[in-house]
Amino acid sequence: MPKRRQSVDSSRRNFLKGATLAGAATLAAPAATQAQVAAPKADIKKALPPGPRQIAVETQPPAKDPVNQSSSGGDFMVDVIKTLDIDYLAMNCASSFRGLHEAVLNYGKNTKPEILTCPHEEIAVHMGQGYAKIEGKPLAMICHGVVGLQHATMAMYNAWCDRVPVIVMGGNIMEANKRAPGAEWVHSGVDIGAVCRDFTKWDDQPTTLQHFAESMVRAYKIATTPPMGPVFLALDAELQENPIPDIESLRIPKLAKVIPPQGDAGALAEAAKLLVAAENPVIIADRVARTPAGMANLVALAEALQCPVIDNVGRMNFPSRHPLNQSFRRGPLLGQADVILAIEVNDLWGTLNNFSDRIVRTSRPAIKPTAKTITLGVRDLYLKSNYQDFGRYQDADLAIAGDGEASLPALTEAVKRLTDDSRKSAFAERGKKLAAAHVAMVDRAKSDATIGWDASPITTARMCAEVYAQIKDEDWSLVGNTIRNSWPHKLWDMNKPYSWNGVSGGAGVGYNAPASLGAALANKRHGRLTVTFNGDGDLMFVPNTLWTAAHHRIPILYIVHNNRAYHQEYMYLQAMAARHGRGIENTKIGTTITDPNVDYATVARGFGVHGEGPIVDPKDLGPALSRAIAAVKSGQPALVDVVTDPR
Ligand SMILES: Cc1ncc(C[n+]2csc(CCOP(=O)(O)OP(=O)(O)O)c2C)c(N)n1
Ligand SMILES: [Mg+2]
Repeated sequence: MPKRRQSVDSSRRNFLKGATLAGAATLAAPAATQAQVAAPKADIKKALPPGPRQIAVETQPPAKDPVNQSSSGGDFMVDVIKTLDIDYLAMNCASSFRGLHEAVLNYGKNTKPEILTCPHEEIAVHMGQGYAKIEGKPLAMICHGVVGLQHATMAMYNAWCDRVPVIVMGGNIMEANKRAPGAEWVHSGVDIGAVCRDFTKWDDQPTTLQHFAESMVRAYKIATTPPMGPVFLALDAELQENPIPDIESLRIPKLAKVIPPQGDAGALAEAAKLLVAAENPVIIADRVARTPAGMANLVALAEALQCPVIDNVGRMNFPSRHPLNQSFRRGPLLGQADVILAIEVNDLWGTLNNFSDRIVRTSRPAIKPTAKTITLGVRDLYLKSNYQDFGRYQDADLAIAGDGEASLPALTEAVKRLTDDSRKSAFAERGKKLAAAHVAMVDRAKSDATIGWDASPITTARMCAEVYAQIKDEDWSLVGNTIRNSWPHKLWDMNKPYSWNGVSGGAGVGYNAPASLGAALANKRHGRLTVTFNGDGDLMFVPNTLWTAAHHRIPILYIVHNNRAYHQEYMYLQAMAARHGRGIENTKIGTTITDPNVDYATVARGFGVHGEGPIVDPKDLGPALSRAIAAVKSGQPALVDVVTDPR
């Protein structure tokens, strides 16, 4: 009899022997217990005893711990990341990526990428979002595959809606037999990317190091090709931790950055024809500027046409003090427009229609029915089905697919070619009128800002004006604003590509504090003074962002717009109660952040950040700001808690 067979038989014999003994024991048991034991007996018979290989595995001594392992898959991953010019790896630490974490520190010497310690995964992703919009390149973040990724998702959604690249990775233990009992099971998944697939541009789960290299380079390429977006890679823990099996066979692919597509030349010429012939053209810009060239390209087009620009401020598209900036005259301008050019406008329907939901949900077009609409951008090239970030369908007469920034020079050239002397003088006339309207628009804003100037709590307009008075001669960069009526865009001279870096994208509250910090990290290298206006409600989501600011010595000035409420929702609730005729007395419940009032300056100091406030009297604001700005200029983060009225 072959040996294998023998051993199966003998183990079965042993098993049966055990079963017989158990059976004997049941003889003495009461009848009810006998019945209970008898039932599973049939099942037990079905279960085969372990085979010889299983026995061998179970009786073998544990494999020698490779304490002298001199390299790891994580080292190779670091090599790959280094080729991609990724400066930072933001994370909240976790065992599922301890292999890569250790390799970054000890093999990669914690440079390119350098680890950013974040007390919440949402902070890490949002930092990436803010950073990319200043630096023009993504950073990477890594999280604990299942649970960390769930925390990261809200920020990934904001970045996705904002079309901003962030390289997100998550540790996972793919082989079930390698997972330790307990946490490694609840923290592993078959397809962990499923949780964020609806709002990532691409994701993968590499199974070998070569696969990782190719997917990492591909991830970077896809994330940074317009329309951009976050990408996700699940990283197997064993792949990171184990030795590199066949180092000679590994190859890191070359990254070729994709040249963004220009709109079709014929279509751009057609657009130019419409724009040159128009009497009242309007340009609407939203996410135009991807690089510093974006603003210059848009200025060139607007000047060639002497055409008003309405900036939806999704990026730093157009200087706020340019005479053609007419952003706060959108009502009359859209109402009389005959040709509208919408460049990289995210929500075109929302821009060209007036919508109200204060009584019942109603809307009416903001433009004439005869107005011709041209769209230029990559919006139509990429969308997904589930999340409805694409907005309502808006008619267009000419829809040009192409990257806005890249297509602008060709459009401007076409405009110039078509502009004869008579159009040139008509444009000059229009330009003069628009310049006067711009001055009136700014004067109006300045005069509006004086309303309630000495009021306490402090008006948001005064808060913005006081901050500007103290930073205007610095190389400043405003990277966040939760103030609803756009005071900085009305009152400040924003003229640099980094004067502003856009909005959250998904309107997911909790963006502002960490995204501003990411932007400040990018600005730090350039010696810029970073400022952000941060809603109190927003700061309450991830106030621990302040700790990351202090820990990594990131200079940033947080001005807390502290209206002690989720004020937008407070106003919605009041409108709802009024509509239902039930009075607004109860609407503070669930919408205000009082009882207790939060002392954000103390919170800041607790996290190692310079704290000022709460500032209630406007005359205390100037001195508090000077002290905070001095701290920021010395390299520290600082926070000024300004108790504002809710406007
Ligand atoms: C993640 C998330 N939760 C809730 C909301 C609903 N929401 C929209 S604005 C807002 C208030 C935010 O408060 P704050 O930052 O203080 O701004 P304020 O409205 O007071 O100016 C809330 C809760 C949201 N947009 N996102
Ligand atoms: Mg608030």
